[in-house]
Amino acid sequence: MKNIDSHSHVRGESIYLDDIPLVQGTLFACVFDSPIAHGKLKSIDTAEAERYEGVFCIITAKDLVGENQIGGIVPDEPLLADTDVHFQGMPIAIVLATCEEMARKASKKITAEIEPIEPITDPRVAAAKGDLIVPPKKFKLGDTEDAFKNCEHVFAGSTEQNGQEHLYIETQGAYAVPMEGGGIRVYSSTQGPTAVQRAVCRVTGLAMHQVEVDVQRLGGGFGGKEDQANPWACMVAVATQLTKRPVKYALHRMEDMRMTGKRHPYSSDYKIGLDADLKIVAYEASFYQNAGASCDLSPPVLERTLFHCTNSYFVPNVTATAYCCRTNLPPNTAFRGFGGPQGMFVIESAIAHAAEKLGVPASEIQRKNLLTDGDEFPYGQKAESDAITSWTQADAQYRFANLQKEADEFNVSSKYLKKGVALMPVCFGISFTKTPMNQARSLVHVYTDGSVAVSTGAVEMGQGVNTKMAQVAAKMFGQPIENVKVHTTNTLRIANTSPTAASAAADLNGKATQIACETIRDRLFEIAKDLVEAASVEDLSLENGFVYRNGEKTGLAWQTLVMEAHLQRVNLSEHSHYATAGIHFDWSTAKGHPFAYHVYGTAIVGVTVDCLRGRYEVDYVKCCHDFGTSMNTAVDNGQIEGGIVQGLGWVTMEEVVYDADGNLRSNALSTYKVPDIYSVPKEIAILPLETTRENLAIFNSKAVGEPPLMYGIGAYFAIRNAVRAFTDCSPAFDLPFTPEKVLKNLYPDD
Ligand code: MTE
Ligand code: LUZ
Ligand code: MOS
Repeated sequence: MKNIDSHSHVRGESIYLDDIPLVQGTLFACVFDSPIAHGKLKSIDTAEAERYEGVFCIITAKDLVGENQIGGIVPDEPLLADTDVHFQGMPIAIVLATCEEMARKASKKITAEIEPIEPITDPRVAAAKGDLIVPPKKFKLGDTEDAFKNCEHVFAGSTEQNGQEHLYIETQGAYAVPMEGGGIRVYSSTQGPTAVQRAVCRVTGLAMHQVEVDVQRLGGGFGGKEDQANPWACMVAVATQLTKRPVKYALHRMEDMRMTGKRHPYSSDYKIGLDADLKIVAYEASFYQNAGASCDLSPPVLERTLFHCTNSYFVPNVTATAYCCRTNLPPNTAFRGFGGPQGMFVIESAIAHAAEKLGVPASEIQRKNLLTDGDEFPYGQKAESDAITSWTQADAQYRFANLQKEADEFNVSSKYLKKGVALMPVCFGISFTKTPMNQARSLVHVYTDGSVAVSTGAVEMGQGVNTKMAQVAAKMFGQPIENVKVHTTNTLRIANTSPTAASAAADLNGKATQIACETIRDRLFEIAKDLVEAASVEDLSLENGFVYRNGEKTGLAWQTLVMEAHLQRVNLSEHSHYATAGIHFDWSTAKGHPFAYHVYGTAIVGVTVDCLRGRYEVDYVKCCHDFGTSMNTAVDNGQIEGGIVQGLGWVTMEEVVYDADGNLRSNALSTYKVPDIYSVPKEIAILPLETTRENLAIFNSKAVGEPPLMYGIGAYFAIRNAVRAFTDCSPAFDLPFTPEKVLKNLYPDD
């Protein structure tokens, strides 16, 4: 089953925000944003811009009808700066003009008088000053203080991790159209239509029933549009409210890179204690999260760092503390993995550190400490673990020892090219860690011609969720996929949605769709029972466009049944709700059962480092991955490949650079390097984990969106091993491991 969008994608016919036909009278917005990272905003001079050709008007904070506030968790984020600016790129004023180019040019004519204040860019400096956005968070299992005393080996160190630009191909944007009675329809490139609706209501003062948000699809989100699609939608909505005109804003790439937050950089400390048998007995970690200037989603991201701080390992004594540090960078935000990768990198570093000092392969420590069934995570949930199964099956398929031997033999005979190998197990929890978010709704209509329309709260952003929703309905009704149409994500059809995030969209919305289809099907079976003279509805099924009785095809076609049901005045529509059962979490004890299930996997990563130049290539990433039972192999393998490449981009080449003044230096694609076709692994092998376990996923098909990203982390450790094969050094656990840093480690004395 191929992705239902592939045909229109390759022909360029798929509709993105920028393809929506414009309503006559549309104005174009452009933001004037703060040129400096921190200061008191004294005055704004818009006079010259106002006189600029084509300019309709300019909006500043004082013009807002509603609240100048878009902070969802902590109210610390004005839509437009009023009294002070706290990051470079913070929106100050919105120019509206009759064409895009004029809006952009006019915005450059605005000036602001800002009295500079010294910016903070380092999370540890913020923490030392006590500038935390929320109080520190802590996970505790057992007693680390006691346990360290009895450890044979104890190692401590620190790690640095960089941010990551989302680089969705479609930049942020929104288009607002005035509706009757002061209402507004907003088209938004957002993962969270309801989040946009709420934010728009706050800044306009409108009630939610007056604001419609519609999303066709995104050209990528990767978490960057979970919360940060809101400002642009708010701006165009505010502009529409004030001018009664349609208003559009689609950001230029450099505006997007400058004004939006990224993956959170972290600075962390670890201490790991092992017994003589290399079992990890105790682990302590402190995470300093660089949250940026306002809260955004930083606290839940920080929480997921704690949830994944022991990755796939069982550690009986854990103390992990996490600090949400306010700095003068753009507010950092969700990014595939949502803090999980940051947590995992630290324990993998601790293990690599121990392995190096003890002279054993890291894989030996990794293997000895994998979770087994019933092991307790630091947050209280008991593991149903496939960590060992995925390791064993990967080893059987790929032969870890042989791959290591190949690299070792190569290294003996090669002076300047060195190979490195590393293993990367992954265990990722599926569910929003905030339990109430784990709910979804689906609206299914069967029309009298037999065609089926599905609307859910899920947003298509390239991950193939619409294909999966269509598959659910097609399967439930025994229909070909062509007979099912998945419509836009729209707050009038589906209310109060959770964002499409946490890899959970297919599960939550798929289950809701399944329930809706089941309900309609049961009604149809009541009609069909008499028509095909079945003894019971239990005997009926829908397959290949016909009603089947006891597994045998009857003459009753789907279309006929649907029309007959309609004539008998049976409801052919259903709106269904699904909420994940059995999950809970209590932050007062920091214990619970937050995840519906975990996704497990093991990857082996091989690299070759050019030890004259510091350059490297990823030779292979081979993984055994827990799909449960994939409902779409093409889509799911695509998610694995994309996730891996995005993950290794983060740990190797992607370098978000802010200078000490908080100015983004890597502000364009000429200065920010992402993996291209030449830097993707030469081989990606995917072996589905064989398992018979039941799970809470849709059709047993486990969530796949985020977990594979973390296989990419293995690339850092593989490069590190190759570097150590060239020279006796101990590279810092400092991401990204760019060729420059590799070179410096290869020649530490030069
Ligand atoms: N794949 C593509 N092509 N584009 C994206 O933006 N986002 C990722 C992942 N895969 C993304 C993607 C992220 S961050 C998440 S949380 C999941 O998809 C969300 O979709 P799902 O819940 O349907 O897996
Ligand atoms: N978003 C969110 C997420 O709001 N809560 C989560 O737990 C989460 N996890 C992964 C990605 N996005
Ligand atoms: Mo993904 S970071 O949950 O949008």
